[in-house]
Amino acid sequence: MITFYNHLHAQHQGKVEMFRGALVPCYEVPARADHVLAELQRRKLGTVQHPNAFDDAVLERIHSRRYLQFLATAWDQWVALDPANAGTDILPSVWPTRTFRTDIEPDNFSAKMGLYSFDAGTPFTAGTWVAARAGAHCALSAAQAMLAGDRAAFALSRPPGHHAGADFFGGYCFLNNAALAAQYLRDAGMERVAVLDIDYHHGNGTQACFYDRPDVFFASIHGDPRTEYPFFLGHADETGVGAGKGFNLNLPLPRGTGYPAWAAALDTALARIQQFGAQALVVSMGMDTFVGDPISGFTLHSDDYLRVGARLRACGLPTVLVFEGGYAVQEVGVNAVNVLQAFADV
Ligand code: Q9C
Ligand code: ZN
Repeated sequence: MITFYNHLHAQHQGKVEMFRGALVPCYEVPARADHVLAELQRRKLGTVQHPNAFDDAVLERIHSRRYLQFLATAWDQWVALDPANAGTDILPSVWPTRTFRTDIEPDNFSAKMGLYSFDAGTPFTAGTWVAARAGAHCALSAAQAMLAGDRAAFALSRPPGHHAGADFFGGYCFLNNAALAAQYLRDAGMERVAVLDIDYHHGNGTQACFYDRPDVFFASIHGDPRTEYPFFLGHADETGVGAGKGFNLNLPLPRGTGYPAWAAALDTALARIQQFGAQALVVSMGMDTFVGDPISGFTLHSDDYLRVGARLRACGLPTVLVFEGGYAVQEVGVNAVNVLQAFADV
């Protein structure tokens, strides 16, 4: 299986995130991707390539122009406020909830940060835009490889993407890599594409991108939003709207869920994807379902990921796998490559 990787991911290196009123060290660190890369190379699992180049217009297929323009210039705006800011990451602190207006982009920089975000856990750093763009290019390149005939391709993208919406960042995500890959497949002529999100956290951004559309089916298995991040989306009664009604499937599971119940949900999701008649599958491959994950609550073990990879392969679809969460840094390489190896082996 081919992997697309770009060393520029390491330029997104947040220092701290807000948690319970304190700034704590970031969980989403460059070493995560480095461990996956090292394990891929150790097992000699296919080739690792740099992503291809893409016009920025391809990002506008999912994200709004004003959001992309903000991301591209945010760091310069921040440093322009005060040259001393160059040593500090940016975190938002004010948001336009409910009755506030979001149609007017404020001039004030802090207000813009709030307009385009939904949490204070996602620092924007000097290298965030460069890294996020290269990560999106990895996902798009994987989609291209799949279109060219590869049974599967892996995007080792960082920062992750599935919490990012058309015009907001949060949950460590800025550009929605999986949504961009799915849309790329649609634009290349595939009529029905499925996105399967197996990250511990609900893929609120991806769901929102496709919620009113019948051409991209979204299925997600995740911690119940009543207790788990991102809290405000991911319930079972969210089935789509308008023409998209019936093309969204959420399978929330309680904290503490282990492999047997999780795998039953996976079978449910895959059966619905087959029923939909998907021509291709994009997997948001979060590895934070692992028992040792420091911020999550499922209890999958490393060898379970071999079974996950085999099940994904068994559905028989050309597949783009996109790296999402997974914060047990020492184990994330073995766990992710277990999925990939089982997919590639069978
Ligand atoms: N103290 C992804 O897995 N909140 N994002 C964590 C920890 C944010 C996870 C709080 C979790 C975001 C891509
Ligand atoms: Zn996650």
